Amino acid sequence: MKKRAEAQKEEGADFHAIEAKWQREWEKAGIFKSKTGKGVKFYCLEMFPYPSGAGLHMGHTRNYAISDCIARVKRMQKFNVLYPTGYDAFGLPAENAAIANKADPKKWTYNNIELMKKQQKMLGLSYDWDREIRTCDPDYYKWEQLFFLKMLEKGLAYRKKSKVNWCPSCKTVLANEQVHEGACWRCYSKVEERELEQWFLKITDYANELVDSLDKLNWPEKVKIMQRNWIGRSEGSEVVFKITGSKEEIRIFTTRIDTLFGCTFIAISPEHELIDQLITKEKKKEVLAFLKKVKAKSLQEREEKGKEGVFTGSYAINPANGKKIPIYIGEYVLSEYGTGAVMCVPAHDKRDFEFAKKHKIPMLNVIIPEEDVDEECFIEDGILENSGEFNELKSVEAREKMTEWLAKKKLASFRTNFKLKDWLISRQRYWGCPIPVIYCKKCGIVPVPEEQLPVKLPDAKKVKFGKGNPLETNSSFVNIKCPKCKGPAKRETDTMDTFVDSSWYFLRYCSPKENKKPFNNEVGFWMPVDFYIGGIEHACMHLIYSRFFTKALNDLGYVDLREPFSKLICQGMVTLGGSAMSKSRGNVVDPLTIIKKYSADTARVFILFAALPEKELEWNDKGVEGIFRFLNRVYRLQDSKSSGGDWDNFVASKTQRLIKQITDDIDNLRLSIALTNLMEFANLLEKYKGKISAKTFKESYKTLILLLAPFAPHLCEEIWHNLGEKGFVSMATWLIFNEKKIDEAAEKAGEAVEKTIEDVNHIIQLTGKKPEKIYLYTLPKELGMFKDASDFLSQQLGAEVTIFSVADKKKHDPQGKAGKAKPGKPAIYIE
Ligand code: ANZ
Ligand code: ZN
Repeated sequence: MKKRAEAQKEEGADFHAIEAKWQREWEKAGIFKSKTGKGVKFYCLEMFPYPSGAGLHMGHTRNYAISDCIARVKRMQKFNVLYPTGYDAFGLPAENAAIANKADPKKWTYNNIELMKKQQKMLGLSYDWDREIRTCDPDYYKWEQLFFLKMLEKGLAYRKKSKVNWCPSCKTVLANEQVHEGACWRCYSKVEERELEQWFLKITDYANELVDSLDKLNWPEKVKIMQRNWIGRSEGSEVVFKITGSKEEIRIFTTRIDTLFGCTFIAISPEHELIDQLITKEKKKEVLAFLKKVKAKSLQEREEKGKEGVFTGSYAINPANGKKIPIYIGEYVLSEYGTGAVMCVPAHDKRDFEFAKKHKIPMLNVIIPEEDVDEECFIEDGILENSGEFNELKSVEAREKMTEWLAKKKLASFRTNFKLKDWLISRQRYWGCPIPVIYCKKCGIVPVPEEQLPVKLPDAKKVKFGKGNPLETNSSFVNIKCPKCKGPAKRETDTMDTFVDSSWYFLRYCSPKENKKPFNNEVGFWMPVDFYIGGIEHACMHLIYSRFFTKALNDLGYVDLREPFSKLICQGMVTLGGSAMSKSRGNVVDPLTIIKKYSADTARVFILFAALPEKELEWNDKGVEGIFRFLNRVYRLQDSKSSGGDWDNFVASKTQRLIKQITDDIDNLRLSIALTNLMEFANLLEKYKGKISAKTFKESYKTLILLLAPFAPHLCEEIWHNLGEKGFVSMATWLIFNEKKIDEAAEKAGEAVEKTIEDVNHIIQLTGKKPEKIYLYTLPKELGMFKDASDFLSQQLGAEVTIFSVADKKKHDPQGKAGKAKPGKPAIYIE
């Protein structure tokens, strides 16, 4: 114990005591609670954490250090700040823990939340804890069930058969991530495909808007590109091909109708609905064998290899030139994209080209390159040939003209296609939000009446885990009366994808305790989120689902806006030894270790200092040490004794510059640069503290503390208090740059002196000799400026400094150095 006390005296601050004290004081005073309605709002948010059993990792810590810093600055700039937190508490790990160690998912989750919360508090994050949300609380998911019912009413939620991964031995549906090389992750049985009735949300209704309104968002370009690709809007045409000798027709989607005259065959997907009618008797055996082979392959395999196919025996008519062309089944044709059928142009499409070569199908060139290129298969736009009346048109023009031409004969239309699929939200899981519908033999699908919400999850003790859908094992949950006919009925036993839970939580933070409706008019005050920060891994799913939800809730009349996050920041990864910190790699640094060894402020400042928020951050123990020493130096500066006042104007002027710099740095999210500037200023203050008046010192030191407070809030709060300031530095008013206090002459002088010290030290280093006397020769008009600094120079250089004007006839200058003097840069001679 004694050792520690001594060490503290040497080092400076007792960080742990200080941090605990101010966390207590902040909480007692309730200063971070946000009140709706007054002033200019600022909504600062980090992505919803999942309460894992491992507590906070460095990625969380970085995320929170950045957002807390911003929330604190905005608060000091007198914005009305909302900075909430909560827990994305449903999900598979809790259920797996239940299966593996018979833990109660709820208890397991709540314990993890307590652990995370304790650590968030240790970091001193300035949350409004009154607004905490847990998605597994019925008070929360009740509203999610209400939204589902409203979507159902509007046709935005619907039920459809869909394929799932099924483990025959666990008798359960597996998520894609739980299928490892075609086998169940738990029991290694071969996974089967099954068709199940499942619930979908109709996100595709919003596909166009989801693409178009990206342009307006202040988001990283990278994320916008990822979203555009994910949604995959593709503009083209749908073309009708009649089947010879049949009333049926095949519709295809193409982005290259300009190549239609070159279409020499059609390929349909192995799942196409017309297959049975297309197969001719002679071909039946061959086709069935082929289909069997294909079904054993994964979609990925089919798309990559892609050349396998079989002729159905049937023909279609190319609507452009009336030619009879064969209809094939092609393994690379996806049933889920476009119409599940493709018009194939081997002369101008690589896959069609390979397929045609293998199956000996003729090719016809219809596009000539505008510039000379020599390729077997030219896939770019060009000029049309062999295309009747469309010859000599450019591809772009031809696409429009040909679609219009065929449209008149009802054989084509313009069509926009999307890669985005409707959102499958059914999960055959226990630990999630129950889907509020009832199945009645007589009445069909019956929504749970609103006044009966929430449909609560039964206690975990009352369901069986491990085989099939756990909720199905609780008969008092499942078997109920139909709300319509009062006859016997069954509840839906699927729960919702947890991405649904995190698609609207940011709205609920605005009025988390409202119990009559999901939101009240506080949403109008706080939304949209002004600063949203999280990892790039959420670029697509979470960030698209949340945008969709906001738009849908707007259409349902619950909110007034269509875009939830005006500004998005994607923080970089934390790495150690060049790769992302991860348990499996064993290169993890636990934030708790750093907090315990140094302090929370040290961890926060290091994280903010070591890299710009959006860049990768390589962990560095030496760097952490350096930050710890810096914070101690700032703390010890408190005890400075001042004497002189020669440098008041210089230091005061520099202080103003600092205010401007730090404010700009933070506005542009250059937090690491702000910290570099604060460190330089602390060094300057250290150097000049004896040469400025007590008043100037206090003003400058106070400024440093105030500007450093958002980065190292506990330490600065303690110093603020020691300086005798009233109230919390956390709530102090941010400083405004005062141009009147800028003294350019004093700054110029100060900087010239600084530079001279550097130059002299450089010479001393080169000669390796300790000087006894130092002579400086200045331009005549700078003599006064340097003479004023001579004491300071002597003190800093550790030798007597004598200053002459170069014009002084009696100067001591045995080596004739004086001639080298330049403006602001005196000549130097050392004895
Ligand atoms: C004829 C053609 C000729 C095509 C040509 C391309 C080049 P994006 O841009 O991704 O939308 N296609 C359509 N449906 C398909 C399916 N279900 N499975 C596999 N491929 C399919 O791609 C549109 C193009 O992808 C379409 O344009 C079609 O091939 C193919 F010189 O039609 B194209
Ligand atoms: Zn009924």
